Amino acid sequence: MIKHKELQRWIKECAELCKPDRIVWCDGSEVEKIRLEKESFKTGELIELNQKKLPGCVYHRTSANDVARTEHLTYICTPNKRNAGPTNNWLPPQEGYRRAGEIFKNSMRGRTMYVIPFSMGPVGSPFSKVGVELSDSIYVVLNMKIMTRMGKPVLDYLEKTQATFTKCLHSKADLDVNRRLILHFPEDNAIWSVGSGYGGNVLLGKKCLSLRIGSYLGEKEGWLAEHMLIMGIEDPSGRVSYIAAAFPSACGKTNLAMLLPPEGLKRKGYRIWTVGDDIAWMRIDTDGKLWAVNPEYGLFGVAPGTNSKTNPNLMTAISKNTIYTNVLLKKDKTVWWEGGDGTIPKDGVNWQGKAWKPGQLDDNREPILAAHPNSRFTVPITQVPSVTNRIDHHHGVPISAIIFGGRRARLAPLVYESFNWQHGVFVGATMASERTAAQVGKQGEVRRDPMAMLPFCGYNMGDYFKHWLAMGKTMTPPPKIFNVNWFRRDDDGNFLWPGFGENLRVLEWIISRCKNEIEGVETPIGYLPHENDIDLTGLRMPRENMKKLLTINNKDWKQEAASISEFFKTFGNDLPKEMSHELKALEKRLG
Ligand code: GTP
Ligand code: SPV
Ligand code: MN
Repeated sequence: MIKHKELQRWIKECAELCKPDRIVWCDGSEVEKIRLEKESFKTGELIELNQKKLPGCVYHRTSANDVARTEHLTYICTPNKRNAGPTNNWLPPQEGYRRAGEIFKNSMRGRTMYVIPFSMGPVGSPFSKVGVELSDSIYVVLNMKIMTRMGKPVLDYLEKTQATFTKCLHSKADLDVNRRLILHFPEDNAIWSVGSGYGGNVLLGKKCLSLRIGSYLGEKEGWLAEHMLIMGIEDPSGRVSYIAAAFPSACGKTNLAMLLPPEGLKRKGYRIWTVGDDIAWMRIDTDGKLWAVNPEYGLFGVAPGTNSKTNPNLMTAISKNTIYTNVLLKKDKTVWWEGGDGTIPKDGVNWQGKAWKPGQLDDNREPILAAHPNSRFTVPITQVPSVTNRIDHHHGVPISAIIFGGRRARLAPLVYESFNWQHGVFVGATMASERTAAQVGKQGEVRRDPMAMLPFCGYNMGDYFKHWLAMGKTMTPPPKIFNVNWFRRDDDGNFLWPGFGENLRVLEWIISRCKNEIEGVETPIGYLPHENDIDLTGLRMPRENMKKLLTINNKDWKQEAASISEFFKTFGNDLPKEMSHELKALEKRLG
C-alpha cells in the first residue's frame, strides 16, 4: 500500500460515504485493462467488437438521458458567489457537499471503488497536475487509461514527492438525471460528480480538472487553461509554426488539429503535426513567449461526420484500441454513424439499444438516428498518424497565433485578424456560436461562448478577461489573435466553405500574417485577407463564394455590437473597462 497520508485518509473517508464492497487500486497496465474488459463484457457494461476488423476495440452505451454534458447540473462551489461569477451555477461548498453527499451515500454498495491515479501532462513535469479519481465505473477506468497518463508511475510520483493532488470522486449512483450533480470546489482542489456516466461529466481529468480547476489555478499561478486544440504547421521550408485554437464543443477542434493538406497545398510541401485536440495549458516561458502543452493523452472525439474524406488521419487512429460510445452496433460487431464511411447499413442496434433500420421515423415523424449526434470515440493520441514527437515535451510548443471561431451561419467572415492583443481578447470574449449536441439544450440557437470557455471557466469570467489582458502585457511579443468561421451558409442553407482539410488554406494566410509576409485589408472589425491572398489552387469553389465569405455587412455588425452591449451588461462591474472601450471603438468604426 502506498505511503501517502492525505491520500489514504481521503480514500477512507470516501469509502465510508459510498460503502463500496471492495477497493481496487489501478496500475494502468495492459493486464489490468484486459481483466477489466472481460469483467465488463460479462455484466454488459461493455461489448466486445469484432477483433479481426477492430482489434482492441470495445463498445459502450450510456443511458438515454445521459448522452452529453449537463451544464445546468454543473456548479462552481465557492464561499463567495461573486467568485463563481455570472456565467456559472453556484452553490456554497457546504451546501454542495450536503446535496451531493446524500446521493453518494451508500451509492457503491455491491460495487467496486476503483482508485485511478492520473497525471495531466507528463508525469513529474513541473507544469503537470496530478489527480486521483475514485469511481465505481469500469468504463471510466478504461477511458482514463486512454485520456491521461494513468497508473503506477503516478502513484510512485505521489509517494516519492508526497505532493498534493486533485481529489476527484465519482459515482454513477442510479444514473437518475434528478440525482445528478457535477460539483467543483476550487478552494479544496476537489471535484464531486454523481449520477452520470457520460464522458465530460465523469472523466474528471478533462473538463473538470484541466479546465474548471485548471483555469482557477491558472489565474492564481499566472498561466492559461483553455478549450483549445494545438497544432504545428510545417511550411515548405521545413519550419514549424504552432497555433492554438478555441472553438466551442463540436465546432471542429479535433478535425482541424489533424487535417490532411489538400493536394494543391501538399504539393507545396505543407505538413501538419497534431499536439492536442481539446485542451491547452499555456504559460509564458523565460523567452517571454507563450508555450502550450496538451495535458491529455487521448482524444474523446465526435463520431458523426467523421469519415475517410473529412478526416483520414482520424479514421486510421480509431481502427484499433478504441472505445466507441453511443454509435450504431452492426451485426458483424463493427460500428457506424451518420456521416461515417461506407453505405448506410441495412440494420443494426442503435445507440438506444433498439433494433434499427434506415428510414425509421419517430412519433414526430423525424428519422430515428443510428448514432447519437454526440456519440464519441476514445483513442490514444499516439495512434493519430500526424501526432507530434513533442507530445511528452515538458515545455510544449511555442505559440505564434491564437485563433477563435464558432458556428455562425451569418455575420462572421471566413477569417479576420484582430488589431492587437486587447482587441483580440475582445474578439474572444464576444464569440458566439450555434449550440451543438455536445451539451444538453436547444440545438442551433446562437449563444455567446467567450473563448469557447462558457461551460468551463472555473471562476468569475470578468476576472478571466482581466487575466487574459494581463497575460498579454507580459509577453514579448504576444501571439497575434484571429477569428475564423468555417460554417457560414448561403441563402439555401449550404455551407459556403468546404472546411476540413481545405481549412489549411486559411491557416496559411494566418501564418503569413504572423511572419509579416503579407498585407491585410483594414475593416471595422479587423484585418481581412485580400480576395486573392487565400490560395485556392486545386479547389473547385465558385469565385463568388469567396466574396460572400469575406463580406462584412455593416448593418448586421451594428446589430452584433448592440447584442454584445447587452451581453456585457450581465457582468456588471466585473467587466474590465478595456472591454467596454473596445466595444465603443468598434461602434465608432462601424459609424
Ligand atoms: P469537442 O470535442 O466537443 O470539444 O468538439 P471539437 O471542437 O473537437 O469538434 P469536432 O472536430 O469533433 O467536430 C464536430 C463536428 O463538426 C463533426 O461532425 C465534424 O465532422 C464537423 N466539422 C469539423 N470541422 C468542420 C469543418 O471545417 N466544416 C464543417 N462543415 N464541419 C466540420
Ligand atoms: C466537449 O463537450 O467540449 C467535449 C466533450 O470535448 S466532453 O468531454 O464530454 O465535454
Ligand atoms: Mn471540448
